[in-house]
Amino acid sequence: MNLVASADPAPVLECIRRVAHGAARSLVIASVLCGGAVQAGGVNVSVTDAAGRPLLRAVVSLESVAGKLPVKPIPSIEVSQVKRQFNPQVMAVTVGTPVVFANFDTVRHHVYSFSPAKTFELKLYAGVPNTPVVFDKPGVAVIGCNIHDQMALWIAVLDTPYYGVTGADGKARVPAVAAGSYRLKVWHPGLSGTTDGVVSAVTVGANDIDQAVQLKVGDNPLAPGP
Ligand SMILES: [Cu+2]
Repeated sequence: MNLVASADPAPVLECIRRVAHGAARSLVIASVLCGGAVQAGGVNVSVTDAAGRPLLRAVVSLESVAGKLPVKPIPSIEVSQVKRQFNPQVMAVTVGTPVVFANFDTVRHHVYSFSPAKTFELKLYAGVPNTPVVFDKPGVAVIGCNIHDQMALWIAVLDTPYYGVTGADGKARVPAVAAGSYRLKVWHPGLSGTTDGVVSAVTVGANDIDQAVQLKVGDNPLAPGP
């Protein structure tokens, strides 16, 4: 596992050269001026299950060790209910995001969560509710339907702008992460007893870094299909 990115010095040197030819002829000033601007690498995370197979819909997030970063809510996002299942079954949103639970089935659903991250209830309804549910606290909200036991949805509410969800290949890419030290958290509904998941330390520099994370997920609770 590559835990530390090797910074490509070329852009920094070019920036220092330009600044040094200007009014500021100090390398110290040059490094301050250039440091934040050029260093932003992507973090590519490859997630596998207990058997080494690619793990779909793992939530990957990076929290800055230096302190909380500014986070904006997603303006609005929709979870649909189709064929008596949530679609998608796993979502990652930022704190404060309003989520619309749109029912496209011909039966009514009764959507609820008892999770500390968000406790709510949408009593038996059809169609698209006028009012979204705002996920205003970090954590994982586990959501079900009172009528249909097989319906399950996990919403990871994140307090960081850097996150992603793995695709069928088990891979997620978090683009343009500012240089610095981070806690990489990888979580999946198949992990019991934790909403943090597996945590490791990563250092991000100017270049992309690759991380491989294996989760002890054996029985996948997600329904097959999309
Ligand atoms: Cu239902």
